[in-house]
Amino acid sequence: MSDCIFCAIASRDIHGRIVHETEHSLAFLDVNPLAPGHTLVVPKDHYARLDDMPDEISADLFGAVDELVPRVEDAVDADASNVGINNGPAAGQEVEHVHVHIVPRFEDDGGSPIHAVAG
Ligand code: DGP
Repeated sequence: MSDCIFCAIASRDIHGRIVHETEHSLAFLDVNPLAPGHTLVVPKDHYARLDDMPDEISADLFGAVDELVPRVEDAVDADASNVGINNGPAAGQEVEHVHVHIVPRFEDDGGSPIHAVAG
């Protein structure tokens, strides 16, 4: 989609700090991180919501998330992570291109799961 920022990152029209790529998915660092290592995982093609994605794209996306979670945690020496999706504007989705947040968490960091996923 022409005015979508995550499409522009996926097509390399604008710069993203890309950390991982699969056939259908891309992972890059969040420009406004809630914690060091905050990573977004997106389908390369434009889908606004989770249920817009075909099964093959969904499987690729969540496979990438599964692989990335321990790698992101290791990279910043985190104790855990929040992994979540804001699915629709009423749930806090600001960029209308599906994205999974991986937010590293640290013992006693004072955050909360809802706050972390809301972005
Ligand atoms: P959400 O509220 O779930 O739609 O989260 C959108 C996230 O996207 C938010 O954490 C900030 C991030 N974001 C917005 N614009 C850009 C951008 O241009 N580049 C990167 N890397 N992240 C962005």
